[in-house]
Amino acid sequence: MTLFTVMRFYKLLVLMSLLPLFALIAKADTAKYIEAKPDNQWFSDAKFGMFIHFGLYSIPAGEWKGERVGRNWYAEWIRTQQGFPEYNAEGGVGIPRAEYDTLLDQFNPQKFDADAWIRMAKEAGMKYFLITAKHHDGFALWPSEVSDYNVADATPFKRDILAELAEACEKYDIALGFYYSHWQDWGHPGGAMPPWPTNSGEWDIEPTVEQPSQEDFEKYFRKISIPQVLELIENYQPKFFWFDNWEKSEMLTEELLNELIVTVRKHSPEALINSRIGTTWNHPKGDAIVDIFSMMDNVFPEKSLGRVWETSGTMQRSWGYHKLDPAWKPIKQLLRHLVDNTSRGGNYQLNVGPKGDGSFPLPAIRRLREIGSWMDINGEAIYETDPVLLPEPQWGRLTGKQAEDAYRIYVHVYDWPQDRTLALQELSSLPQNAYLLESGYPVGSGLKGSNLKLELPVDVAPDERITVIVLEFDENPVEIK
Ligand code: JFZ
Repeated sequence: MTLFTVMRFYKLLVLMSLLPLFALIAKADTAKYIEAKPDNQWFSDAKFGMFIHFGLYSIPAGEWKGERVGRNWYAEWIRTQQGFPEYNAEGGVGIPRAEYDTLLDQFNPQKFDADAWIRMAKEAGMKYFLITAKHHDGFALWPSEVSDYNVADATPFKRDILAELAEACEKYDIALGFYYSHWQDWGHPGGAMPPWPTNSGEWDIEPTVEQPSQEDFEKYFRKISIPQVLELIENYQPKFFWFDNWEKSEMLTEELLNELIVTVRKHSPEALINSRIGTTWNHPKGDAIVDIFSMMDNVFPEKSLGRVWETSGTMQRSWGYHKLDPAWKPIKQLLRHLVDNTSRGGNYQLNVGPKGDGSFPLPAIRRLREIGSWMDINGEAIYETDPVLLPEPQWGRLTGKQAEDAYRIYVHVYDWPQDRTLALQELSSLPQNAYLLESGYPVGSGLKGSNLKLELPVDVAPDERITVIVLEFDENPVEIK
């Protein structure tokens, strides 16, 4: 044994004895990042945002070879439809990749105008904007270096859609967020497959579609998902990520989730992460380690959740534009979703599915405009408000806000009473001022037992959807329990 080999041997020994220490440091590092919580107050204060589903699926818009499709009406799921001869021929996914990819050549949304999209969000009273950077089909709306299945490398359009939107968000002071499908990916080998074999509307049927091996999924996750998320951070500095998982998945392990969370925390410490990253089902620490609790699609809870939360909701049944779905929700319903959630401490993210040419459908524009004109008047009863801890009236909702000059309770009247009187239960202080928010016209008030009675100055609701009354108090009249 020469002196040299002895030295080498010792070095190796020293290194090996240090290995557990390195592992320990890495673990402590992970724990540090997992437990770091950025400030999510701005998000909660914002209350209202725009969600956009835009991609290759926006072109067929729910119709393939003359047939109406879209799982559960979801036009962005068009690739997974049954009823095609190829179904199950290659692992259970409906439209074969080559056929779906004929959409790449057609993807040329000449009417896409980032400035116009963000201006419409702004004018609707929205404070933030969220778009499908990559949906389940795997197609990226930015020039990704990680995979050429993207707008710049695979379509004639070539433009960086996300860069243009980021610039417009900056201009209009709108916070930018990205939806990123980190788990389901039908366009990259190893991505999770859709669990459902049918086009029916039911979610709870036995999954029969074969999933990739754990090894392949981990490869996909580390070679596509994490690097693309890093790219999104480096290129566009989003204020938050909306990831999308909705069930217990053996593949989406605690280790992988930690890696993704650490990636975001390390490179963008202020960026918020939502619970549909999969913490609800797939992480032992649960949703406590994320910043925004996301409800399931179009689900509106009936009380406050005691944490920052949001519901993402559609205007049609579909998220991606569906040209054969006539079920556009009435404006009154959309406004009430916003007020319901606000009164319960949550946000509302209203989705628009732009058409294949990049323009917003007219029914969406009309809804945004009307919501915007309601918000022009009533926005102060929405932004930066808190739930009011009084019994929730059947005829409406309450929001509250501490301002420098007064504490205000906003009474959102859904059903205008024929006798022109309303009662707020368990409120036994008289307001200094009470008035209709739109006109400033006074509203009468009086105490009756432990209730506050309001006497309305008109027979007909000035706004048939929601009329807001303001009650001003010197200090918060509601005891915080
Ligand atoms: C997911 C997406 O699949 C959908 O396309 C859209 O992007 C939406 C915002 O998020 O939707 C799902 C899918 C399945 C369930 C819930 C939401 N599920 O089974 O409960």
